[in-house]
Amino acid sequence: MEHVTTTNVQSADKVAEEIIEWAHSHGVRSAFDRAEALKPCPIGHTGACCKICFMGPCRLVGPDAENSATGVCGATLPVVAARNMLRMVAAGTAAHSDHARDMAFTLLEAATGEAPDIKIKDGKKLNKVASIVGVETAGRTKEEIGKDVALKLIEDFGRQKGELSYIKRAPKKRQEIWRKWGIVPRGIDREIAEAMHRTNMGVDQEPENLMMAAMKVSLADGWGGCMISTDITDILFGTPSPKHSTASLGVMKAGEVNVVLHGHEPTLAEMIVDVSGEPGILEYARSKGATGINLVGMCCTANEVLMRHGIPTAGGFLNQELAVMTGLAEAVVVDVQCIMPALAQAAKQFHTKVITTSHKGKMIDALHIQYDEHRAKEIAREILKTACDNYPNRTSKGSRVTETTPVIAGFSHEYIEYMQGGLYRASFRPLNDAIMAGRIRGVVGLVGCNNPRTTQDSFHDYLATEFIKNDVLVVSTGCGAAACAKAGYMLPETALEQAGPGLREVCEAIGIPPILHLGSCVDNSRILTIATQMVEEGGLGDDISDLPAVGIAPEWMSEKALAIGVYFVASGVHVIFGSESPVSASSVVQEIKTDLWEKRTGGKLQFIADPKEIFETTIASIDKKRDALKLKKYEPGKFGAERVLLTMADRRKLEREQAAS
Ligand code: MSK
Repeated sequence: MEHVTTTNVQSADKVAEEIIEWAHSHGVRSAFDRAEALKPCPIGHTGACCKICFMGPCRLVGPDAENSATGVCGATLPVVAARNMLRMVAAGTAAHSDHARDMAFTLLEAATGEAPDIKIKDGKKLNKVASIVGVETAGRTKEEIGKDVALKLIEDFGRQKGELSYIKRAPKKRQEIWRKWGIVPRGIDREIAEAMHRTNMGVDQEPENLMMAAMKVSLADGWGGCMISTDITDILFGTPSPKHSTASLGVMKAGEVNVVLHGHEPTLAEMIVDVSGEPGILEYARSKGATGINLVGMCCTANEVLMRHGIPTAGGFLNQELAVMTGLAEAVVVDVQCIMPALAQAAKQFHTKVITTSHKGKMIDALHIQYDEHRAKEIAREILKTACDNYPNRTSKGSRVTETTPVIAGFSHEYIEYMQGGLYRASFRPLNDAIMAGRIRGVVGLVGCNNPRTTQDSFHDYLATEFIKNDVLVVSTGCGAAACAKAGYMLPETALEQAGPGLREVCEAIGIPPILHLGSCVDNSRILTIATQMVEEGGLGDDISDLPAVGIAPEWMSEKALAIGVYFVASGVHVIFGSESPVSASSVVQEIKTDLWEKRTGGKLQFIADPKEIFETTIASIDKKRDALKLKKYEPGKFGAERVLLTMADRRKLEREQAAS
């Protein structure tokens, strides 16, 4: 699909831009307009506002504020900025991890039969997780194992002493770094509670100590909440493998009941997918004049159902109001996280019903249908019938966009490993070899949100193009993955035309696009797993910090993105966020998150507003890591020796031979 590259537009997604223009000509406002009208507070934006007690809020501004300004209590600017940072990371960790807790209890209820509509789908993954957390599998049923795995993982939330179960999944050297600096999380809830306590008025007043606490709580997110959530979702609903689908707001269908699945927790969405093909439900839709039911995803729920069922994605966070403005959405079903309060107000101008489903996330002017896993499918049917009932209310109002982009999504780390060696020789060897030989220059995680302060998708698109042109393999999650999907980068044929010669050769041999859709926000944990497996495979150092890899969130907006960024830094990765730093008011805190963090963990967190500079800094970082590993100097089209890559056909032949023997 053609993408808009000029900067006088609000979205680089041509279909989204068409709807924005329609909205402007019809007097309908969205986040794009609100962002223009409402400039960020320049004090809060830089981390210089303290509102943790009611002597303030205190604004630490003025000449030489870093050294002279204090709040009423005497808190200095570095203390205020560091506390703000820690609170943001703790909040992001809480969001991912509360999602993970719900998944753990869902596994428990599925295993004990209390949630009869939910079954354990992936026994292989269950056994793998069981072996990690020390649950016996021999001679036991899936349900018996599932119950014990759920109970073990639930312990990770409330553990008061010791270490999180998954800490031992990291490379040995990384674990030692964490222990040396005292940042191994004990229990997820304990670290979040302690972060809130430390940042309460009059507790932790040392910026360095506060920032190390940010690392600790973030690790409870990455190697705790996110990883637990990814694992349990795979166990319950299946480990993703590549699926063909489509992306963009054009995925709505004119003659069908369109239901947008929006939010983060995949359980209810899975139930809706399950029942949407039932004859009774389809008959109900027809009785209302529609030809069928069309499910489409939004935000991270989209990523979950795209990867497991090939349900089309309408896009990321900033597309939610635009989906309503198509005039074609009978219902937007939401649960938690990244749901704009403006959504219900946008819906009031059309016939769309916004249906909230979690007691944690209610909304004025929305219809609430509480999800209950004990009668999951019954509720899913009720939601679909409510959407069908709304079909006759559709009017001609709306921007009827139709253009879509094909996409292949669903690259779990298990599948990436399989692709590189088949069933019997699955490994990361080919990827490591290709990096060592200079065919692939390095790896970038291009992830995170959209933010209307940046032309939607423009940074994602620019960076994706430049990286693949320069032989950098890109893995993507969250709304970044939606951006790449809409831009056509997740279709091998399209994307490989733009890829550099080495990357192209590797991708063609293995049969993958140069940008891999790895899933939702919590699935950033898959990137941690891949990085660990690359280290364990050998040849690229003995720690994640040795890998020629960089993490980038160019259009971030959420506290969750910040938590993800910090857990990658704590895991040894150079991380770059777009925009200005949220702690830019304090040079002390700025230096901690780069220099001190790098000295202690090998990772650092930078904020760079200019996308070209993000690209150049990333490439320099990758090349520096290559030099440190004494790898062949990267030169486009000139490769060193490496093992022969097996094509899909070779691999299938080998598998047949191995199976026969
Ligand atoms: S949905 S956290 S806007 S990636 Fe996971 Fe997208 Fe960012 Fe929400």
